[in-house]
Amino acid sequence: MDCIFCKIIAGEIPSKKIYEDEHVFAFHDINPIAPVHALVIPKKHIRNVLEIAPEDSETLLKIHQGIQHVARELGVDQSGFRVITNTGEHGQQTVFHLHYHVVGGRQLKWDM
Ligand code: IU
Repeated sequence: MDCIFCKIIAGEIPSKKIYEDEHVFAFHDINPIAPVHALVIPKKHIRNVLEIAPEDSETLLKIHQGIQHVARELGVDQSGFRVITNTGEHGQQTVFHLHYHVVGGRQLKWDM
């Protein structure tokens, strides 16, 4: 499968890793929109939220624990942050491997 995030997980494409466990990989977004902009992704290739299945429940918990870890590691757990997962064309999803943007480090507006 030709998936850039699968290649990042495999270490075939370098990334600025923040966190990794059995289920989850987290790294700094290559094109940040805020002082803190990380991506938390499952190691399992899932296209987007529409493809999450019941057997992915543990992975989903691990993703949320990964988000907690990233928020603390990057120092936005007290100030707050936003978690975003873009889905499909109108959601402007550009990489079709499920990923959660963790954005913060400045005051966000609803239109960012
Ligand atoms: P989106 O939600 O699919 O639009 O977000 C994809 C993100 O992946 C976007 O913010 C890119 O900057 C980011 N990204 C990256 O960090 N490293 C890459 O090699 C590629 C995209 I391609």
